[in-house]
Amino acid sequence: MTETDTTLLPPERPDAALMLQMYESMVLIRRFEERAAEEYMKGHIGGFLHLAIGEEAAVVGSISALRPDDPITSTYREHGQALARGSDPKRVMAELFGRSTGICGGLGGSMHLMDVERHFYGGYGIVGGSIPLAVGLGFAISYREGDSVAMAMFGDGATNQGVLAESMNMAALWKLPVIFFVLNNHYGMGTAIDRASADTDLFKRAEAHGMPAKQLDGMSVLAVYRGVLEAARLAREERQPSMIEARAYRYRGHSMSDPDTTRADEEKERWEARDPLVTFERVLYGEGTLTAETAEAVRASVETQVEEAVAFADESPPVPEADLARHVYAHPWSEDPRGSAVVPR
Ligand SMILES: Cc1ncc(C[n+]2csc(CCOP(=O)(O)OP(=O)(O)O)c2C)c(N)n1
Ligand SMILES: [Mg+2]
Repeated sequence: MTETDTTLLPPERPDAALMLQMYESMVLIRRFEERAAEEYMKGHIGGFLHLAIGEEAAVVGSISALRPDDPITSTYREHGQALARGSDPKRVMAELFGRSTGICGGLGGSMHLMDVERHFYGGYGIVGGSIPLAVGLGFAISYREGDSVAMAMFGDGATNQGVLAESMNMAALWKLPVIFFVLNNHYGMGTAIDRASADTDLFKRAEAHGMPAKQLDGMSVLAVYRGVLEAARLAREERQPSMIEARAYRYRGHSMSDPDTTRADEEKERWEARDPLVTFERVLYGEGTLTAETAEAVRASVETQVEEAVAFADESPPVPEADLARHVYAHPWSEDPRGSAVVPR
């Protein structure tokens, strides 16, 4: 928790180009989600919409420390993961709108983004669902004698699901290249972590499996970057799985339908005072990587990207009704045995 932004030494310190890329990625995620919230309120986005505003450092820091071919899995709060991996913001926004041009053809929506080409193996609605899938990906890497690393991203709420212990045990026993990355935003829906977990130091869960673990300041993109870089090295070079706990905060309610009236203003203000974008900007200004002009150019470019994404989504056609049951059944049949009106083709 005490790691500062300025103590990174080479080769842990990202070069100036990567730092700027990380900064732009964080600004993009923030603006993309703010605009998604507006579009949700206008009724353009249906279903659920979970925003990760406030968590950008944890998302970008971790993903930037991986290779682009290292597979990752995540929860339903995963717009940032897709964007940080380089998915086209237009196609991500179109997915939120449920349009056929979306990254999953509009059939997944906000909670089920997936971009296999970029080794992003999905958003999952089941709490803890992302964890065993990443272990499976880690097993596949190991079986094929590859050198990539799988990262499971999940929330604090998932740490009390039995599947975490099962998955960690298997990864440790079989020496699989897996990183268990818990984004501890201190709440599972409206329940504070200390009302749900007997021990709120989540990284300690790794100890039972003989696994190294670190607790990091999840509001610092560089602290997260460094922690995950080391975890990736352990997994890649030593087949040693590990756990990272990034401590952060989501500024908004659980989802757009949560008015977020139970968390104390004082608590929110305390976290917002350490906003990951502002603190990273300070570091970048301090070392001259960012100037006021570059920052302005980044913001302007992001604004254009997000507006183009909204326009693209808005102009895209909806998913044709006939396609709604596609991918639901493995084998199409001509007659639905249950007599349902939806007959997959
Ligand atoms: C197995 C399961 N149980 C309950 C739920 C309902 N549920 C959805 S999100 C959520 C909270 C999860 O919190 P956390 O893992 O901390 O992730 P966060 O939403 O904070 O990112 C719950 C209980 C679910 N989706 N799946
Ligand atoms: Mg949480």
